Amino acid sequence: MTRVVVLAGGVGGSKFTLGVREALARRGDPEATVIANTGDDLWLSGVRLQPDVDSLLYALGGVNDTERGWGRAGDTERVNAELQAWGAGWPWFTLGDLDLGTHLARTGWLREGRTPTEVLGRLSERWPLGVRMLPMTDAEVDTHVLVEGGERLHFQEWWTRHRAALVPTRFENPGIEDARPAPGVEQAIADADVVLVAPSNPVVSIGPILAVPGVREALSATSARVVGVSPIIGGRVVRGMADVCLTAIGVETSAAAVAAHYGARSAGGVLDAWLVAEEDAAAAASVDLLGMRAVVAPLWMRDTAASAAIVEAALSA
Ligand code: FO1
Repeated sequence: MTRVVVLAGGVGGSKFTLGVREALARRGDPEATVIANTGDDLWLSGVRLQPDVDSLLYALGGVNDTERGWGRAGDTERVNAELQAWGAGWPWFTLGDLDLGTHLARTGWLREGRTPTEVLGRLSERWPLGVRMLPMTDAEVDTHVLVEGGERLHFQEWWTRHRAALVPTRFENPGIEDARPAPGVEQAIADADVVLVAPSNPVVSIGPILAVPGVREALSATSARVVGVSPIIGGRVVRGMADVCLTAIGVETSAAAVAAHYGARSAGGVLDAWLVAEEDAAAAASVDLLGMRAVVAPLWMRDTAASAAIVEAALSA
């Protein structure tokens, strides 16, 4: 029996988590606990959005829009058109009708006094997800991006409006230093046999999870193996803007540099092993030198079977 915890962001995290669910079901192992990034969250038009949580929820529920990579399959935009007509919300940001149902349910429950952890528990009841989902924290620690020229934007504005074209100088999660891991997060890490770091954005997806005080300590103390999967294949990001984020924090877009950024647990970092794509096999030697085990494997998550194969490789790393 292998108890697995996954640290995950949105799109890459969802594809990876589908593989985790499949691999564990095949082995007859218990359901994994997925600790979701909430650094992408925002308030818009009076509702609370949790893009990474929802990407995971929709993908595991089988109701996600696989083309766009976010939101619900077959969604319509009638309410969004009304919001635009009122000049409410952001003109560049689409709130689908079905997706808005999730945001309204979540916001209502939050307003009634439930915590984000409790709300996610309720949202998780609708579809058989096959994993236990936890937010990284119950605190609101939305990501801000400081860009050249000194402007400060919400991460979602920087990404969806400017497509990461404004050069970032810093990513911040105001208030994160006073946040605590959500109930169950530290215990799940302590009880795990393997903690998997999904191939999500190391800066704005995994970064905020690791920045919640207590999470790094839990990773350092656990007897679980901590295995990361490189989000870089052939020296490039698969999708999204991780390359721009990495450059902003002075990290090269390469499998070895991201491994060094996370660091080996034996040297005060978080990883015991790092899955490197076949295309980056040459990086394995320098990853080993960091004090973690490099494992070369095919890392393209073409479908759930491919993701499950990556998870198998990570579990036996
Ligand atoms: N991404 C976009 O590029 N444009 C959008 O209008 C947009 C709306 C949106 C609404 C709800 C939601 O959960 C996600 C949404 N996303 C949108 C995706 C999101 O901005 C990012 O891709 C992730 O936060 C990055 O992980």
